[in-house]
Amino acid sequence: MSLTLIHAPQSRSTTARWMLEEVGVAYEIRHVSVADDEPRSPEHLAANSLGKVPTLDHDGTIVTETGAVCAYLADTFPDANLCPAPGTHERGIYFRWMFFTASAFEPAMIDKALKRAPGPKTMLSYGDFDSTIDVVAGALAKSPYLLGDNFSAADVVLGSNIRWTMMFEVCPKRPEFVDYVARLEARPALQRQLELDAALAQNKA
Ligand SMILES: N[C@@H](CCC(=O)N[C@@H](CS)C(=O)NCC(=O)O)C(=O)O
Repeated sequence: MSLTLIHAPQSRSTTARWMLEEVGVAYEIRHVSVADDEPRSPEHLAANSLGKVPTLDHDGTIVTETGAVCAYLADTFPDANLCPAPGTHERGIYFRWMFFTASAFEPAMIDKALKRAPGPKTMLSYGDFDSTIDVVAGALAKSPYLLGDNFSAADVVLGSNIRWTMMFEVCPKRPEFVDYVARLEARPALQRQLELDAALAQNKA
């Protein structure tokens, strides 16, 4: 079995690497630069013509998009217990947050970070910024994780987004988010990813 992540530290790809650490299987990292002024290698472009990270290569199956990479890993390595079984009530909640991250939370954060005029609420995938924040804070006020007491890949995907955007002062530091991120940062898998990527960023790995 070969599992390779085309990866850049300090990018969205850190979410995929955290997920790999949660899954606990052996994987390889192909460290690439995603700087504007650096060319993408032919191998990177062959796997992902957009030249973006994360890009996962699992025995020749290429998966791109952070949420898809995490969902794929959760399904492919069920022993890690990072997603509910298909057909269950929890699976519906899990899908909700996985897709909400990419289609609502992240666009809301990007529009805010880039100071874009939001446009009409009914046309935006996230409605409006404050309601998007309220929806997530409301879920996290009720339980430690998005699926109640059970940590899942949805927490990797949305939790990572919340963690990054709070660091950049885009997402407000609501107590629900601060407590949630503290719970996530206590996870050994996230700590390993942070250490590994800090070393990689300094070219020590
Ligand atoms: N929709 C993609 C976005 C991936 C993405 O934009 N990655 C950035 C790094 S954070 C990248 O590779 N940028 C380099 C480029 O666009 O050339 C995902 O969720 O994975």
